[in-house]
This record gives sequence, structure tokens and C-alpha cells, in this order.
Amino acid sequence: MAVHSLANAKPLSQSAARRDAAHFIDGVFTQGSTGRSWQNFCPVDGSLIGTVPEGGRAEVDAAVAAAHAALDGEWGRMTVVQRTDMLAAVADGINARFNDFLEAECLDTGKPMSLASHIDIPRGAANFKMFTDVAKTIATECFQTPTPDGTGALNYALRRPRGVIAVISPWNLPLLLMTWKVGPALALGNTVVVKPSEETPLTATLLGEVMNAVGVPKGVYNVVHGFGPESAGEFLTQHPKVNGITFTGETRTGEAIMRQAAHGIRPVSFELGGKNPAIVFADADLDKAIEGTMRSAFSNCGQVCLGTERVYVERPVFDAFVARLKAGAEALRLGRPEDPATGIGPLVSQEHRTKVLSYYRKAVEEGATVVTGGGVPKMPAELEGGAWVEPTIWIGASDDAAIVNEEIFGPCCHIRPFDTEEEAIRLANSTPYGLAAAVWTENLSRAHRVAARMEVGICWVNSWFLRDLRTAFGGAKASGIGREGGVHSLEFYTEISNVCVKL
Ligand code: NAD
Ligand code: 6OD
Repeated sequence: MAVHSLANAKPLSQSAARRDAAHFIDGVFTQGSTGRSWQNFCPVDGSLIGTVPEGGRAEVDAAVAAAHAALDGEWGRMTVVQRTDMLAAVADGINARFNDFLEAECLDTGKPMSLASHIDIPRGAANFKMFTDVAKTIATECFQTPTPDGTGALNYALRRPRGVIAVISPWNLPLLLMTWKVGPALALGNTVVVKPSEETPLTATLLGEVMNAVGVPKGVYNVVHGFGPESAGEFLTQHPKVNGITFTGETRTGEAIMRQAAHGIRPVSFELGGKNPAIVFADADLDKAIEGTMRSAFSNCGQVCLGTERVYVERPVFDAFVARLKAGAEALRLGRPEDPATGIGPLVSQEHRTKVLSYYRKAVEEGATVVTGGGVPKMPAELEGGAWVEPTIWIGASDDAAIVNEEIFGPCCHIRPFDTEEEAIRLANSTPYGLAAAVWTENLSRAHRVAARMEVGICWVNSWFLRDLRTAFGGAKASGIGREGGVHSLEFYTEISNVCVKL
């Protein structure tokens, strides 16, 4: 991942200008016609960032119509090389405005700039470049088919763009997760209508400026802001002219969108919630396991779908692991995004903080022991309006406790000892979710054996969130439907048809 200097990043506290978001429909920024809007607050200190217009059916209709017109127009006629060259220019355009994207993302989310400059923004750009290779090298199958008359037939497959794709994205890695879907969709010739999270409208809006600057035809990339139910999210996913829906967010929201997608039998690609385990064996390199678990439990204030909320540690190293993770958590510095010493920012909103704190309380009610944290930190007066919570570690909860079974999406984890490999595998898999797992061991055979038995879409061994964008990404069980990444994105973003030619 590229390392970008923060030297030129303006302190967020000095970027006092209001930033009002806008829909981006058919290449034009607009406030739409509903007359409704909401205020966007910065979770660092509760200050007002700006207003965001709420889209209604008219805005969704206009965006979907523009996306269809683009498919029928210049975009649909471009060669794959012209199209992918243009997307490479979009990637360059994001990098050229790196600090604008960085600032916008950190204002909306409160995350440390040191994190967003390593992950969110570089990946936001890379997602456009990565899929150009996939699009340019699509191969399809061909069969020579014998026939009774001896002349035979040729069967070959063609792939074409699916059409207009609705992209519904969450707030935790707004640009990264939105472009993870927009990149392949456009590279494979589709057009998109994006409904970003209501919490994080800025980078999706900014991307419209880059699209115009590099000459992406109008209507290819559209953004309509709004909420989920009875708002832009629902109207978009219900829209009969949307040809596919790709969604990242909570499992419960996925269920609602699936019902909406049933009208007209629209295909879905879902990346949903998780309750991800880490298994630390006694033979693990403890330095690496602690470093990895610090990141997987606490980075982005615990708001990473792949993050670890359940840690199973083999008994001989349990006490040492708990003590070292506690020391790490207590050393994390809470602070402003622009401070390079900041290790952890606030949660995304006061509403989310209320949810996370309800689990902090429940943990104690259910008998867990708080190893560290468990409450609201004392912050300087100017940050008291922010959505701050303490990084938290528990031990001693029962296997059926809420904090062990429900996704919290905060900077917290529960650590439990185990005695046998079989027991660790059973505990790790005892969840309806199946997104990711991390296994820490120096025993090569055990690493492969245990990884193969994890009921997840992604299993890391001796690492976490190490991403090769060619690999299949997605969740098993209640954590998703389908896989995206590399050639796997072809399944959802293209429609395959077989041509049978009698010779
Ligand atoms: P969310 O489900 O609340 O919202 C996601 C998006 O869906 C938002 O844009 C929201 O407005 C929209 N939405 C809500 N209801 C809708 C409806 N009925 N119809 C259409 N759109 C609707 O999720 P969130 O709180 O933004 O994100 C956090 C969740 O996302 C966590 O559960 C996390 O695990 C999950 N997540 C999963 C992955 C993954 O790759 N599996 C990645 C990131 C986040
Ligand atoms: O790295 C990715 O491609 C990806 N989709 C990450 C998801 C992180 C979830 O919060």
C-alpha cells in the first residue's frame, strides 16, 4: 500500500468551510427536488460539516434513467481499452486530489489521517486500476460438441455488462468500499447509481468531480444521497430498471434489500456483518499475534467488518496474551485525525456510540470481567462533543453472552482460553456469521489444517487484512452472498450467455 505523506494535509480544525453534499446525476451536481436535507456532523467534536440533500423517487428515477442512457450511448460503445484507460485516469485523479479525499473522509468518519492515508484513499484509487486488467483479459469457455449427424456444434460463452448497478455502501471505509464495487462495475462496462451511507456523503460526492474532470461520460457514475427505508436506498433497490444490486452493510439490512430485490428478480451481491474469531495457539509468535490482534480489534475504532471481536487463546499463553493486549490497548492514543500520534479516533456517530456503550453495559450485566476500558474516556473540552469510547477488553463471559455472539462494531474484544485444537475450531465456528478468521501459529501443518476448517470467506494465517485484490472476497453463512475481487467479480458484474453454433 502506498505511503502518503501527511505533510501537506491541512489540519481539519482549520478547514472550517462548510461542505454541503450534493447528488451527482447525469454529470451534474444538484440538490434535487424533495426540499428535504439533513445535517452532517463530525464525530470528532460534534461540529457541523454541512448539509446533505435527501433524494426521493424523482432523483432515483433520474439517476437510473441517466445510467441507462449512458449504457446506450458513448460509454456503451467504448472499447474495453478506452474504458479502462479512462478508469486508470480516475485512479490518477483521486491521487491528484489525495488530500481533498483524505480530509473529506476524515471529517465524515473521524478516523486518523495516518490510517486513511495508508488504507482508505490509496485503496479507493487502486480499486479503479485493479479491475482494468481483469476486464482486458476476460476469457470464456468453448466446447466442441459432437452431434448425431457428425458435423458437430461449437458452444461458446459471451459475457456482457449486467446493466445498471445499484451500489449501496456503508460508512466504515466509505471510499474504499464504494469503489470496491464501482471499480469492477465500470471496468466491466456497467453504469452505476451509488447510495452512500447517510453518515459519510462527502467522498462519493467528490468522486463526481473527478469523473467529470477526466471526461467519464455523463450518467456513468451517479450518486443519490438519502437513508434506507422509505428513502433513496429503498427506492433505488426497488427500482424495476436496476439490473443488479451490490450491497455492503449489516446482515439485517441485507435481508430487507433481498426482499426489495425480489421484485423483478434482480441479482444481489452481499458483503454483510461478522463476528470474527482469532485463534492464538501456544506456539504462535506472540509479538506478531499481539500486533495483529491490536490492529484487528482496534483499528478504525473497531469498525472494520473483518475485525476480531472474539479471541480464543490456548491456555498456556492466555495470561500473557491478555496482559500484553491490555498494555497495547491502554497505550493507544485517542485524538484528532490530523495528529500523527493518534492511534484511534471516535466512533462514526453518537447513535453508533449509544449502541456500542449498550454492549459495554451488557457485558458487565452478563458477568464478564472488564480487563480494560468499558466506558467513555475523558477527553479535552473541545472534543467532548465527539463519539468517543474506550478501547475495551473482556474475559470471562459465557459462550452464550451477547458480547460473544452479536456484532458490536466497536473497539472491543472478548478473550477466552481453550485447551485443544478441536475445541478452538468448534468455538470459532459457533456463530451464524462467516466472514473472516485469523489463525496464529508457527506450526505449518496446523495452520493449513485449521484454516481449512474455518467456516468463513476469508481466513488469514499469521496476518490480518493483508489484501491481494485478485482474491475472492466475501462472507460465508450470514455474512454474505457471492464473492467479489479479481475474476470473481465477473460473476456478478457480467451476464453470461452461451452461443451454440451447429456446424
Ligand atoms: P447498514 O446496513 O446500516 O447501512 C448500509 C447502507 O444501507 C447505508 O447506505 C444505508 O443507508 C443503506 N440502507 C439501510 N436500509 C436500507 C434499505 N432498507 N434499503 C436500501 N438501503 C438501505 O450498515 P452500516 O451501519 O452502514 O455499516 C456497518 C455494517 O456493515 C456492519 O454490520 C458491518 O459488518 C457491515 N460491513 C460489512 C462489510 C463486508 O465486507 N462484509 C464491509 C463493511 C461493513
Ligand atoms: O479490502 C476490501 O476489499 C474490503 N472489501 C474490505 C472490507 C472491509 C470491511 O470493513
